[in-house]
Amino acid sequence: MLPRNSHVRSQNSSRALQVEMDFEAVAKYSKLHAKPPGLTLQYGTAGFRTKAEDLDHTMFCMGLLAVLRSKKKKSTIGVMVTASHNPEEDNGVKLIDPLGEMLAPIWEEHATHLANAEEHELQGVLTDICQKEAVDLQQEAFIVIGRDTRSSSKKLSQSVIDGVSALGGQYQDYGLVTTPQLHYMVCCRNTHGSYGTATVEGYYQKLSKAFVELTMQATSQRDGHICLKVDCANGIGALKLKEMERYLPSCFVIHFSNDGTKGELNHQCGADFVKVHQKPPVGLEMKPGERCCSFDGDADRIVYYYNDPAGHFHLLDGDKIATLISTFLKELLVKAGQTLSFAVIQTAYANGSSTRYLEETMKVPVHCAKTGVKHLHHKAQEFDIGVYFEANGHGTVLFSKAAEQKIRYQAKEEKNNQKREAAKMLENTIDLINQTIGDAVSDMLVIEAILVLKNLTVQQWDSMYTDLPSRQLKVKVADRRVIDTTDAERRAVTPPGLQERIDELTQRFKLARAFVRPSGTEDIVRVYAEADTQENADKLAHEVSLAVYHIAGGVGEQPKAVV
Ligand code: NG1
Ligand code: ZN
Repeated sequence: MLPRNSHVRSQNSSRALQVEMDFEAVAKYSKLHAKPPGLTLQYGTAGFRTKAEDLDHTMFCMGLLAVLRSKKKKSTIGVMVTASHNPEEDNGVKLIDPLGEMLAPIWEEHATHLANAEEHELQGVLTDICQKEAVDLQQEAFIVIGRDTRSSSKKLSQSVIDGVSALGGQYQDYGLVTTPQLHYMVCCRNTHGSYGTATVEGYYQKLSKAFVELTMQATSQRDGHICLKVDCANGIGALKLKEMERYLPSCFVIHFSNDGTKGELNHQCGADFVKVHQKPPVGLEMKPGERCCSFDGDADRIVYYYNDPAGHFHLLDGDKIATLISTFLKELLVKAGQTLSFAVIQTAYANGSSTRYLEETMKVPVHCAKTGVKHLHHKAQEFDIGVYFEANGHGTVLFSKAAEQKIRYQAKEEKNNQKREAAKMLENTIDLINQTIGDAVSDMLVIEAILVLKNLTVQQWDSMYTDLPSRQLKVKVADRRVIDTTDAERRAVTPPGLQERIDELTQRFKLARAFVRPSGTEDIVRVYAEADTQENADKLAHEVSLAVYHIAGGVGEQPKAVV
């Protein structure tokens, strides 16, 4: 129950806030970043995302909000301007919390309120957030800002800066950086350098040092060099990987495709295109057996692939990456004699074969979280070592503080040579992985190191298990919120009859599984199906799409069969 004088108190504190917050500056700047009439956006799985031309006001608001969040947490907060794998004409923005994690859920709500407030409501919403969160306005605020290579990003990041300045926040603009690099900067700053140095050079040095030390421990270095083709989605990954190249050993040869010099961002290339279409990107020539990978537009996702001698395309997605990394870590833990809790976190999109392999062959506990990195990250934090990957190639490994300490201590003090070596390798892996968020560059280095250390070809890695054929489709409906899900999004509870229909359809196919969920980043419903053959997975996905269309208020043309 509220204290009897709470009303009076809140009036007083509101007055005090008005004295301390420079609403005049906010009003002045906000006129320069007017809200498009009628635009309402929601802070979703990856922040705000829509057409770049509509985002100026939202960016300004996120600058304001970042200052309040920074004051609240007494820490540096990050603001990243990117729309990841979306087309060039889109853009987006997300806030990064103190240890490089995604923004706390209650602040996602504040973000939505603030971005949707009309000009005359702005002051009230800001005051309301400060009161609800007991923000100390005397506290200093520091914001770090980064952006991807989209043509709209520079101007939009300036709008963020205007928001930060309007509330008197200090900032550093890192300019063009990958999303995971900005997460890294936030974490470095808030751990006073113990995570690393908060510069791009610091990032390159930390990762390359760990990579060199880890691969030095390889006994059989294939033919001495690492050769990899990288599709950079015509995005920021190309710039940053090129910068990083000179920090890597010369035996690491990278062939760049879609490096932004010719093609359009994410157009027929990049991790999302390769994963969804299950085919190679344009502009990348593949000889049989050549190891290739694709980043997405902001370089936080990665998938691998190759062509076999018969010319068939093989995709090694986030599930295969999680399996490779888990195998490696588990073997090292056994060698080091460390008994640490270990788990793999997936989403409903994980291929059924990967889950079966992890649980039955590797005897690793697997958990299913809702789509969106924050859910996986959160679950992974429950274990000493939590490996999390979305099938689309977004993922990383988290080590608890206690696990990290034990490993670092053993790497130094262990008398038994074999155990000490294993602990050292674990220590280097900790330093090589970007624990703040999935990172294409860091994940790529981890994977390349493991392949060298285990002396594995991409085909051998691929043969750990065979994926069940799958298909992902999108269906447009009038209001995607009519679909509500449960059981980590694997079952639909509304609209009535939809889940029953999906169950009925799934039963008609062998080894089949299907589910639907509203996307958190696009105005569509996603359909996923897997089955014993590609033909059956395609058929099932199509049937389920029709069920969504008919039962959940489909709009436009009826979904067509997959060809
Ligand atoms: P939505 O649009 O909610 O499905 C997509 C990805 C997520 C995640 C976010 C953020 C799939 C099926 N979904 O979310 O995994 O990466 O984008 O970028 O790949
Ligand atoms: Zn991305």
